[in-house]
Amino acid sequence: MMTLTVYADSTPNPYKVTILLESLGLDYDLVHLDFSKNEQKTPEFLKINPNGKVPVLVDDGFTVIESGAILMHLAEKHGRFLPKDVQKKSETLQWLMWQMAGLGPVFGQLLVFAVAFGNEMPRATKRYQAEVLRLLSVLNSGLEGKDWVAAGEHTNADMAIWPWVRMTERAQIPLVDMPNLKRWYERLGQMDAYITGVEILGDKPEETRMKGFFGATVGVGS
Ligand SMILES: N[C@@H](CCC(=O)N[C@@H](CS)C(=O)NCC(=O)O)C(=O)O
Repeated sequence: MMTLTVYADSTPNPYKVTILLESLGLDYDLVHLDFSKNEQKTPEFLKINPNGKVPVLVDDGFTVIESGAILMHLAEKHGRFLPKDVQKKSETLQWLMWQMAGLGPVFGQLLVFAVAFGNEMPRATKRYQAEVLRLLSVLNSGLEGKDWVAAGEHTNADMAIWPWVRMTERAQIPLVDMPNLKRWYERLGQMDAYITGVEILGDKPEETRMKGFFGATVGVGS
């Protein structure tokens, strides 16, 4: 029997994978690692992912690290959410890369400088805040008159980007000036796969949510 195991914590990158697995209607096992206990850096887990981060997918004994690569692996294997048409596929990958190299890392740094470092370096905080806002407004423009981020259909690009747009709620970044983005974000948030993909990993309680993240990423507060 084929088995799928996802290593995750309740954070944006793992949500991408659970949203895709729910969209594909696949059964999977979850191994929930607790960042506040540094479980993603134990010798046992580093054997699975030497990079010590989640998500990780183990697909019938084959290990895939990096959320973008996991989305591509599952989409190609199951023939869904990554179009076959060369240009549509390219469009999807362009936005997937945009998220992986841009929105995710920059948003992560904003949280580090704004919250973990208590805004001790306002110029650094401002730089990341401005870049997050710029990236979100690029996405807002890209969604003008469109239901989906890429290729005119529901793809992995939507699934990769949505959990990071969800972080605007945590970071108290209002989307009022970005109506296309707000409409897309709220619509996807009502889809079963997005609801279950988040719920299955849960949300940490407010007081420990950031503590676990910062302890893991910058060694603060743990
Ligand atoms: N580029 C990686 C980033 C993974 C990543 O940063 N994961 C975070 C959670 S969203 C993590 O595992 N942090 C724990 C740590 O850095 O120790 C991916 O997209 O999979």
